[in-house]
Parts: sequence; structure tokens; C-alpha cells
Amino acid sequence: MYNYKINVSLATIATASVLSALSFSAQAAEWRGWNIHPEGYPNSDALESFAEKVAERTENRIEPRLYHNAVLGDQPDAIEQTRNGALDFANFNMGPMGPIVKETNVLSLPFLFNNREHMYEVMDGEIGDRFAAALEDEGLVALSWFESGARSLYNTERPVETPEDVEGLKIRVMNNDLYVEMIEAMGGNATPMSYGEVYQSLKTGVLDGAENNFPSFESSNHYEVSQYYSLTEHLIIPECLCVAKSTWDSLSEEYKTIVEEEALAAAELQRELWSEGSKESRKIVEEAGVAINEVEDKQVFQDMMQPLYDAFIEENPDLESLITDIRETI
Ligand code: GTR
Repeated sequence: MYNYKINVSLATIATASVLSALSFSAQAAEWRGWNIHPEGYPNSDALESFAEKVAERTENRIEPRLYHNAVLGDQPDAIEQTRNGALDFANFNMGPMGPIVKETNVLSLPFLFNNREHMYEVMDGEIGDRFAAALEDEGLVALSWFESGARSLYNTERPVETPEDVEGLKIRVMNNDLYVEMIEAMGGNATPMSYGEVYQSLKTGVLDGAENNFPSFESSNHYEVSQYYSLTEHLIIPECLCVAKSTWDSLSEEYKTIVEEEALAAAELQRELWSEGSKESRKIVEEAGVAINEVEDKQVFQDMMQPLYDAFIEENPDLESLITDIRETI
């Protein structure tokens, strides 16, 4: 005999499970995450922890998956991919961001910050929010700020003590015209190039040098092909943990809170790991025979940057007050 009741309840169960499978698949999202650094780098560990915690707290409805070593593209390309939602999250340096988000170019002005504490104070406060708003207008939600130490010059030829020592050196810079102007103001020849090409170029003499912090100098193995590291400390550039705006907008309020909290926790962890990691990297390169020198008179380098500031302000008069606000943040 036809049992209407049983059939109805079977149908209900079937519909319910189809619905729950559908809603699960609609909610479970694999997030593609870009990272330029190798595993074990302070930023990589912090991003891994972000990915794990987000997966755990969303019961795997969000599954962030990290791709290290820039395998998904070089940094300018990855910025574009995140803006258009092909990538979901990434750790970006504000250097290559400048050509896309004009305001962030301020962060690439040499000797802008006095030290890392100054940078934290600025980025963790209201000024950091202003940069985040500018990024959001271009499709990137900056949830927290990572540190990237201070960048110094290194090369294959000689220690840099004065600007005369930079003269004629072919120096790799990140993709941003400001850095070309910066190196040229010091008397060197700047070559914008993606990070992944630098090792080979130093090795074959296409480049004489580059500039970066200790962890990157070490983890990229540039120290194997570049013997002189000179503490010019000309750039202190913050980095973001950014989520694609389209990805962010698709989240419920509850998930937004989780992702944001974990991004902040990741930044805290990254900063701790950075302090240790920097010392460790410095030790490794020193032990490998790299000659590290202090630069006695940094002021002379700093003074050479005045024309660059003047030109920048002339081109971007609306950003002058931002520079002043940063300088006045103590
Ligand atoms: C590193 C930074 C990377 C990348 C690299 C470079 O310090 O963390 O995002 O910008 O420098 O020089 O290209």
C-alpha cells in the first residue's frame, strides 16, 4: 500500500540534505593566498597561523590556502589579481602598491619614519586607517599591518659609506618610480626588477646590488652573491595583510569579525617573529662572510632626498599634509 507519510518524510530528508549540501558548498570557500616569501620566513609563519585559525574558527567554511615563493605571480601582478578577486588574500609590501594606490607612495619616501616604533605608531593609528581607506577604494581590504624592518643597500663591489660609493652601481629596486629616483639621487643606476630575478642577476653581474632587510637578504640567498651589506636603512616600509574586497564583501558579519581578529593576531605574531628572525638572519649572513658596515653619516644620504620630496609634493600637493602628519606623530 502506498504510504504517503513515509514518502513525504523521505522526500523531506532528501530535500533537506540536498539543501544542506548546497548551502555547504555555497559557504565553504577555498581562499587562494599569495605570499612572496618561503616557508619559515616570519611573514609566512604568521600567514600560516592566520590560515589555520580562520579555518578552525569557521569550521572549515573558509579554507585559506597559502601559496609561498610567489608561485602565483610576482608582486605587482598579485596585487592586480587580488584587486580583481582572482586571489583572496595576500601579504603585500606598500612599495609596489604605490603605482596603484597613490596615497601609499608616501610610505615609500626615503627616511620618512625615524624607526620601527614610529612606523607602528603611525600605521596602528588613525593615519593607518586613512591608508586602509585608500586601499579599499582600489579593491583591497587591509586588515592589519606587518613590519618589514629597514631596507639597506648591498652590493658585490664595496662597502657603501658615503654616496660616492654608490656611484655607478647598478642597483635593483622594486617596481616604483620613486625608488628609481632615490637610487639615482644617490648616484647609482636603478633597475626595477621582480624579486625572483635578482639572485641570478647579481650572480651574472647584470646587477651590482640591491636593497632589502636582513630576513629577505638571507632567505633569498642574495647574500651568497653579494658580499657587502651597508646599513643605510633608507626605507622602512609597512606591509599589509590584505583581503580582496569582493571576498570580504561576501562574508557575514560574524565571519568578518573572525577574519579581522585573526589578521590582527597574525600581525602581532609577525612582529614578534620579525625581531628574532632579523637577528638570526643577520647572524647567518655574517657567518657566511658578508661584511656589514654602519653608515656613520646617514644625514648626507637623507639630505640628498630633498629634491625627491620636493618633486613628490609638487606632483601630489594633496599628500603634503599626510607627510606632515606622519612626521609629527611621535
Ligand atoms: C621584501 C618584501 C617583499 C618584497 C621584497 C622585494 O622585503 O617583504 O614583499 O617587496 O622585499 O624587494 O621585492
